[in-house]
Amino acid sequence: MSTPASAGARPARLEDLRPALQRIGQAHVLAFADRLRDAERAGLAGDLATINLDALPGLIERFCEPAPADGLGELRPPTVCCLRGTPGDHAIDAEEARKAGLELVRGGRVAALTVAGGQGTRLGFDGPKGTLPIGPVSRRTLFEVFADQIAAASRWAGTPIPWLIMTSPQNHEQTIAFFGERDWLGLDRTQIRFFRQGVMPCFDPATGRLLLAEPHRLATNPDGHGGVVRALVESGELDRLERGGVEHISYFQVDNPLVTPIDPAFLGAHAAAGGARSSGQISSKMVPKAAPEEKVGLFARVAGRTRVVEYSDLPEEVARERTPDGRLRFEAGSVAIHAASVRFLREIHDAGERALPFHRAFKKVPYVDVETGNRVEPESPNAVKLERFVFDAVPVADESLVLRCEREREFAPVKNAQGVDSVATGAALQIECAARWLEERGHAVPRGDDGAPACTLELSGGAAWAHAAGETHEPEGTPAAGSRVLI
Ligand code: UD2
Repeated sequence: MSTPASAGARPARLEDLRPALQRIGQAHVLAFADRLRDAERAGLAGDLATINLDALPGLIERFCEPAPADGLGELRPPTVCCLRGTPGDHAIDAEEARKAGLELVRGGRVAALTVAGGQGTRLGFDGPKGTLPIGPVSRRTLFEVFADQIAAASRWAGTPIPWLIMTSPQNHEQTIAFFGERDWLGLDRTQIRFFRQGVMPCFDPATGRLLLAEPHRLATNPDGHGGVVRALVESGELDRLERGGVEHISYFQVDNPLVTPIDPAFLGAHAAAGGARSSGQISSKMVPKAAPEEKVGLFARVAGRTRVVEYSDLPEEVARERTPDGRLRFEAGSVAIHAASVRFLREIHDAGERALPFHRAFKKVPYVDVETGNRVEPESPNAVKLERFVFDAVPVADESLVLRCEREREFAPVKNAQGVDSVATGAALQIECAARWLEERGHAVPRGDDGAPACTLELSGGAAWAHAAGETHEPEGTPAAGSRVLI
């Protein structure tokens, strides 16, 4: 929870926590305490130590009931900017932005940050999501795809660009082991910094009682990608960035193989603080939504501030609204790519829940019945999970840049085992992106009757970085039909 009661202190002994738990009506979590072994008692005490027990009753009371559906206020379409050769009202000078971004990169003032704490359950993949093989030619994993670009950018900059990776308690050790086994993916060991996100306890909204996952463990869930702010501070990584002179972070999710981990033009446009478009605090990339029901957050203007409304919170009739020329009125979909200043992240942390509120989800959470000791596998949702979303920081900024990007070049979400947003679509989108890259450089790409490339292509980290940096990277030739080429 936001302020662990014992932050920095040694975890209390289980017996010592009883009075505080009794005071807040949660002493049932000690129902099995007498039967636990020492290690198990320490485990439960450790779980409880992550919770701010004083704040718990207020939080539970607030989130036993869902938030009223009309809480959004009046939505308007936001201002969306783009990068162009000719600057205009909403067009930012592409070359100038890229130059400014490259200067930040060369000056060691930028770090990459990947949120990789999610459980990847929808994908049905057994392991941290970043270890999923995704390169259509190379079979590189998601982590390797990002690492290769960060390596190329670091070589260009002549300085190792820090790469922060947020894990969760569930996948932390496995993630580090993976990097160790693969020799830190070709990066300098010291430039990769893993830090663990926090958890929140799950509770039964009917009784407000915390649930036990096991007799000696609380039922908890990762505190959402918005937990990144707290985790950066509590792990000491934010201090370290400040000490190292890093001013901006480039934030992206682990599930998008088309992301440009270090995009100089975006970073430059973001950091051009003081303008009407960006306050240099937090900026975002958007793509026009493919369909009203596409599962991406939506940028909107509410009460004079830009914000992201999560797809599940958006009333269907608003998602379907069209302009007279047939476009979606609210088309600005979030691809979950942001740039944020380190100073702003510190401010967001200090503002606590005022800046990053909790969101409530009602889910099925298996638990141990404290009366009978039996494990219960619920058939319908029984528990409230609380999460924070990083994009709630957007309306806190004085002026938050929303930059249009090309879906085909930057967005290949890998969420599901099959169908939409799956490994297969992620591979196809990488192939299409590489094909366009070749065609823009004057190379013919064989295409089938359906228009899709008739060969398997993939951009290497070097080629992708060269594109982002505006450098030349000449492909070796034109691919033949049926060939497999890593460009
Ligand atoms: C997310 C966005 C959605 C859209 C889409 C783009 C949310 C709530 N929604 O949808 O608006 O932009 O992505 O692809 O974010 N993660 C953690 N810790 C957590 C939870 C998530 O690190 O506790 C990471 C996770 O590893 C992944 C990312 O956050 O990289 C997205 O999480 P998700 O899969 O829950 O979000 P999704 O796909 O519903």
